[in-house]
Amino acid sequence: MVDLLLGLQWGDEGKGKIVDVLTKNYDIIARFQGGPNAGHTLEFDGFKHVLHTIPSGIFHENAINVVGNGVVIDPVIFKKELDNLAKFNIDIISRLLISRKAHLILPTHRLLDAASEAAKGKAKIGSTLKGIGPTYMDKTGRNGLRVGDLEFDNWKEKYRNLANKHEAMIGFYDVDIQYDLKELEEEFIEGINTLKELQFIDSEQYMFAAMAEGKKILAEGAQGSLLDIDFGTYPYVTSSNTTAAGACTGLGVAPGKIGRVLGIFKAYTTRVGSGPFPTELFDKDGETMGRVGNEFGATTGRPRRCGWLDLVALKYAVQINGVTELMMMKADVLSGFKTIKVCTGYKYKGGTVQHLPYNIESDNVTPIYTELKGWSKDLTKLTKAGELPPALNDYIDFLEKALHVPIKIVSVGPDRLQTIYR
Ligand code: 2SA
Ligand code: MG
Repeated sequence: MVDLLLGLQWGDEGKGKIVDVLTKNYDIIARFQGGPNAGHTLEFDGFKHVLHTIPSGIFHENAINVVGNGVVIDPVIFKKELDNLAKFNIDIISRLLISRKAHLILPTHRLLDAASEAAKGKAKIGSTLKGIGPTYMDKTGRNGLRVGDLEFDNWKEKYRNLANKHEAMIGFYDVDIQYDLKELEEEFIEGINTLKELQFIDSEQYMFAAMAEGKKILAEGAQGSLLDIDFGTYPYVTSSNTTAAGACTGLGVAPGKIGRVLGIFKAYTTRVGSGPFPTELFDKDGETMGRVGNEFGATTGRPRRCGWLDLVALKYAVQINGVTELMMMKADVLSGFKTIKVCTGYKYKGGTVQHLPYNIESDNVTPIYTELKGWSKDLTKLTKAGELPPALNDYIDFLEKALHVPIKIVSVGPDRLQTIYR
């Protein structure tokens, strides 16, 4: 069986930390979608690590890490990630396997991303500008360059043709994008050379064999359900399926082989990039969440927008993914708030709704809040569920009753050790 770990909001729920905490229970950690737009942060032994393409099980000696076919890889960023890991003495060659069917992000994909965003002006998506959208467009447009192509002599020709086409497309946009393609190509080739040192695999075959041997596998999602290309707040989404189904197509795992679905959410909500966010706060409370929660993009450093928990949206994510257990992150950040608000419905078209309507722009929906008592206790040193303050237990109960799914982990800080099991 393959267990899934998925972000249920707009990303940055703390997936990296939880994968790292859970890896000891798994033989294989696999990424199935997204690419270097992801920023998965891990903290232990006083160190902080940010991973982008490499699965978050890389620091564990006994775990094999697989980059699945659904992932898009930028060789340049990948090389940087590997360089950052060099000082940890990790046997990367035996612990990190790459799917031949994963698509490559070309330097011109990044340029196209920048051109597309610039051309959109105010309506920009707020992309991380890592070339994610254009790469997935080439994948579905059947033009992409894949990792497996690098094993054939003619890959440079394929690259050239695609890059030439991209250059013509960049010219089509009426924006001024400055670049030196020669320089970009040099680092691209360097990245490719590094990538080629790793083991390329037919990852679906690898997964079949691993499952047959009874290996325990965890699929690590990136971004969050509300950024899903189909079910997210389109067009302000990423270009892959971030929801449970994405693990099937992004790894080659049959639906019946999916085991537990671990859904991870923050005790409040954040969003980085543009797009609707009904419970967003523009006041002192939002500012406090951002400051105490250190809410800055792990890839771009952009400040994240903050707001109360949107239970309507969370319920939707639980349903779409078939979540079997929940993990609540950053409960510690809410310590000190007199009252905790939870959005339990929206005012919509003169009435109220308890589901996500097609358009959740702020002129369309107004959140309806239920207020709960806050707590003041510092949670960051707590280690046992019995030590949680009563008001936090009430908050947890309230959410569990609404979602019909148990909250099994409460995280009270970024470190591996700041994890409470219920
Ligand atoms: P893209 O780069 O084209 O996929 O961006 C499209 C939208 O998806 C959002 N997105 C993200 N949202 C939260 N976290 C992400 N990863 C980084 C992090 C983001 C960062 O972990 O902090 O550092 O800024 C991520 N990746 C993509 C993005 O903001 C757009 O709204
Ligand atoms: Mg992140």
